[in-house]
Amino acid sequence: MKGLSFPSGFVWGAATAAYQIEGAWNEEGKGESIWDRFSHTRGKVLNGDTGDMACDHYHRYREDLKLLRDLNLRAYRFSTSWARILPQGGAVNSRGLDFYERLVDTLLEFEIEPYLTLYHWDLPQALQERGGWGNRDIVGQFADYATIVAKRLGDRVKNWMTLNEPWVIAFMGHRSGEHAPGLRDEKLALQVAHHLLVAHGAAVDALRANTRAARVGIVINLLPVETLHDTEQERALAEQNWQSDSAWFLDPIFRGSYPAAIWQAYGAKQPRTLPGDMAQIARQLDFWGINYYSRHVVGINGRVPGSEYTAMGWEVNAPALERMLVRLNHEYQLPPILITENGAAFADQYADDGSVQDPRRIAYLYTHLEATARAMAQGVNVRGYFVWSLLDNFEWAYGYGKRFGIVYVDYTTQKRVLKDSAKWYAQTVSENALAPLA
Ligand code: IFM
Repeated sequence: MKGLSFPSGFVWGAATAAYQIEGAWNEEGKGESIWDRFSHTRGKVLNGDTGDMACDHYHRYREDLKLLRDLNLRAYRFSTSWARILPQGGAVNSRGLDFYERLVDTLLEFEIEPYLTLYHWDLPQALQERGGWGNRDIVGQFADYATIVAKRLGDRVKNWMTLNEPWVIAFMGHRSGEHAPGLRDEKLALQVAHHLLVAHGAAVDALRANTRAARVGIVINLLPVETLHDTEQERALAEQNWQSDSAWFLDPIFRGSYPAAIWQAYGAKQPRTLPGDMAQIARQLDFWGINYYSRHVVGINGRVPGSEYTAMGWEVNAPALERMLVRLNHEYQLPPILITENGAAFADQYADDGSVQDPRRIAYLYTHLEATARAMAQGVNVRGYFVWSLLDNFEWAYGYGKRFGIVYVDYTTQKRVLKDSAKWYAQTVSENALAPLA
């Protein structure tokens, strides 16, 4: 019997990011990125792990793209490494562009649609030394980078995303310091967030000017904030958290203004803006991406009683995704939505018989796809879904300790093994309907 089905033409894919899988950190002219510098700095990443080798995807990309094809996936979301293409932020490294050209051509050969993200966190270190995202010059630098990639690949890549998760870049990179470049300055983080948004808008223009029929979007990570006891006080706190984290990015992009109350509350920390910035940020998009993993619950310190948690310590809660999608649809005039990341890390084990059984990941994907379908039935325009991630990979400050892949990677041999979830996902994709849980 067929499970819940999806509209024909629904886009099924898997996602990755350059630094998390490529390796080849200093090969063929690649420059140092802020994540190379950060992971090479003692104490920044668990166990001293680095992306130097990662999944060696730079050399094994064809084998990895074959996996996509074997799993019936017709879409692949990946990112280009800015430092591979512009090692010092200025002159172009054509060998870097050649790699992405080989990647895109292989995808097309396998009839897989490329979904290209320009920035998934690996800024050239040389630009960081000039102030990075804190320096207004980054807006022009990012637009130039977008132009260079668009000129080389714009005849073949139709779907473009400017930034991945600006909240994480700004606040984990510049306020908590858990991510590269490891800074701890809230005023700077707010300025970075503003520059990211303006740079996004400038890149939208650059992509449209240098491609034929590009569809352009941005990817936002969203964490709905809910209450434990539904008191008035909790509801107010939850709303304040949502406004300062999520609406801080959604409002400029979809309304052309920052949330007024939060802007006021920042006082002297408010970012410097220039005339025209808000219009630049609010460029009409062809789609936008949501990365959803979990929710935040106010009214409790620690875990929600009765809830399941992943290896990241994130609560599993699919209904919160449905509620959030419906809310967004009521509150904003939105372009079509792609779920550009969704998935879970668990402590997967490689069994003697060669299988990797991950029933909890299958259940996670099942319930989140079900939640997505329910939201769609209420009028939310979701056009596609990308599982995070194709491969186990470098999970930033957690290194290789957290496995998000539907494909297991043995990091000593670089062997890839399909987890049960990959097989379940392939069946779901080929039927365009949720495959049953075992
Ligand atoms: O691995 C990350 C990815 O790079 C961005 N979104 C969240 C994932 C899981 O933490």
